[in-house]
Amino acid sequence: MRKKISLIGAGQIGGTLAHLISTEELADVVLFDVVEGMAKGKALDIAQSTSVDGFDVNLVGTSNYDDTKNSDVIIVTAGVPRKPGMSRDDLLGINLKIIKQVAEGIAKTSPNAFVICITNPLDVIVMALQKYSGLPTSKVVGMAGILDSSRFKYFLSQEFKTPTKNINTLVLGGHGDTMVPLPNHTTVNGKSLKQLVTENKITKEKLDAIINRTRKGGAEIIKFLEKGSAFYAPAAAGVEMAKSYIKNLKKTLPCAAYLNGEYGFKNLYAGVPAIIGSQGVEKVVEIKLEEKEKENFKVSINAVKELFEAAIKIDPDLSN
Ligand code: A3D
Repeated sequence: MRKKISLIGAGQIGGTLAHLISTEELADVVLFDVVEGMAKGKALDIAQSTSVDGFDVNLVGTSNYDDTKNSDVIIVTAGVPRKPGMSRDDLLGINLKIIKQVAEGIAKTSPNAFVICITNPLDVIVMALQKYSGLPTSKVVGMAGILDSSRFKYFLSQEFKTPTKNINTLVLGGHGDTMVPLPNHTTVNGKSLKQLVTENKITKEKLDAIINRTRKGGAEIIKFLEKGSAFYAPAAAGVEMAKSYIKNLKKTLPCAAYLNGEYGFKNLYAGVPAIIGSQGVEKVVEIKLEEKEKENFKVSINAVKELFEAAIKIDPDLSN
């Protein structure tokens, strides 16, 4: 039987997700939005491209959770995106309220789904989504690391004039200005970035500038677009996670996963490499970090913790 993916939020990312999932024939798609016309309009528009592109999936637009019933995967983008000058953290109050409604809808209609959260501020919203929904922590995960890593890879590919597929890298920590790109776990055409710096193929200053640009990758796009934030790359990253779950690919993907002692942290979500297969997050992979990387990771975790404290102040239910 064909799988079913419901997209909660039919905005920029939701619409792009629907298109990508359909053209890949990964699953039937339900586009859900409180703005019903947007969900219905986008679903109909994509459905009308099936004869041109030759794919065969069902697409439904709705504002009724019953239509999302028994979804295999749910991808949540419901919320408000950042506006120019607005930090991810400013979004917290508005998006927490929205996520509470979404979590209740999911718990009622698709308690066995694998849920991928994209709504910002990511690490805290995914934590709230898990708590509000009561779904197992292995079935609720956040998308950020694939996007952050792909931005780092793209900037490096431009610098080294090599396709992105020749670059391996990893970005850890919270999705925000404290994220931790890992040059020691990065290779370009098989050569470590550390070695490339030693060989003067890239200066330390240039590498620092690329790391800084990666950290601010989202804001750079917001500034260009003026209205709304990035959506093509975030949607592509969400699809990669959904695919690894649906097809049991057991890929190791950087994502916001629940930590239960891994890396020395407990009871919170943060960006780490995780194996995603048919059981959801099957394992958090612990890689060896140097002292400086550990320190930076801790700074990032503390930023997530601080923001979660702020979330608890807004809604004390989250402390349970
Ligand atoms: P946008 O195009 O505004 O779509 C959001 C949609 O959510 C809108 O269509 C709203 O009508 C809908 N919505 C609002 N409230 C509800 C609700 N209660 N139930 C269902 N739908 C609702 O935004 P977007 O698609 O560009 O971005 C969506 C989210 O992703 C935002 O929070 C962004 O900040 C976030 N985002 C995260 C990343 C990460 O890497 C984590 C990257 C880019 C964007």
